[in-house]
Amino acid sequence: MQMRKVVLAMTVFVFILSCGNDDGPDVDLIPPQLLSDVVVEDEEALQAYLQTHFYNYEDFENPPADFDFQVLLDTIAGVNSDKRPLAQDVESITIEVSSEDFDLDDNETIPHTMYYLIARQGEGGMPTSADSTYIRYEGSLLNGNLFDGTSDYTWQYLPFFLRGYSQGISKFRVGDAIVENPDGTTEISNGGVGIIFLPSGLAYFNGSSTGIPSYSPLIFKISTGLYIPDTDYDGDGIPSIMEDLNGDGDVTNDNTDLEQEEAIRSPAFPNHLDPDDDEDGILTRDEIIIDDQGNISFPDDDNDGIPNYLDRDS
Ligand SMILES: [Ca+2]
Ligand SMILES: [Ca+2]
Ligand SMILES: [Ca+2]
Ligand SMILES: [Ca+2]
Repeated sequence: MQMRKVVLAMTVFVFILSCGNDDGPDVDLIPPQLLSDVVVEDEEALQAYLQTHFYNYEDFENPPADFDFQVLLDTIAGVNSDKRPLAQDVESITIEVSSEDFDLDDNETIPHTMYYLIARQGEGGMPTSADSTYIRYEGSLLNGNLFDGTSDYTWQYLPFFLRGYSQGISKFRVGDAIVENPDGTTEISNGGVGIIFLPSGLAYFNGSSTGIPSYSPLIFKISTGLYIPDTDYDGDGIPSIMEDLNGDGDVTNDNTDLEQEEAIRSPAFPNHLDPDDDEDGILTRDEIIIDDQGNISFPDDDNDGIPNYLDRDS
């Protein structure tokens, strides 16, 4: 009896909810916001953050004996009210973002500012945005909520990660050696340490995932350990970064044979993941020349200005 009452009550409740839904807007019908609007909001939010927060720069300037070279962030307030704001320590680059990247059809290309802070520059080499890199990272929202992170270093092929993140990593040098401790464990000496600040247009924009609401600017604390110079992910003899044909630092938007690929397979493979970049049945490795010193040349048999490996008719 008690149960029936509950079921009846629930039925009425669901019915009322259903009626309400008919009148109200459906969440799925809310159109995505414009890149050009969101970039302004994100820039304001990032600036506010950079003005009101500081990092443990004093530890990096005069490292205590037991300092772990981890970045800590805090608010400029109370006993810390005289600290130097992040705004004075960050550098920035501008990255053009196309609305097409987020399946928006308004044909916008909007400059976005990516901020980064080098707390300690590494003593080793500098990865490109298309290299495999050994990284420790921690991602959070501007409100401090952590959404992801690794306690130890992990290998990341940078093009598989957020565009702003891979471009940010390419500003840091890695460490200079792998050092073995007396207890047998190893560590990397003199790696890069810092922070990357991304507007949502360089991150997930209108997408969302666990712990990351839509339109969230993101903060990544990072440590760069090692990298594989001239990473060649598809093994075709051409380093991934050299497959960035339009030179925008993003290898995911260069696909010479997109048309042919779309006709035969899905998804299509951008050049950095494609061992036959012109889909002519001859592997790219067999259409380029690599000499004993490792120098690459690109023959162009029919002299049409298009190298053989990108040319379907030569
Ligand atoms: Ca590109
Ligand atoms: Ca391709
Ligand atoms: Ca390729
Ligand atoms: Ca060819």
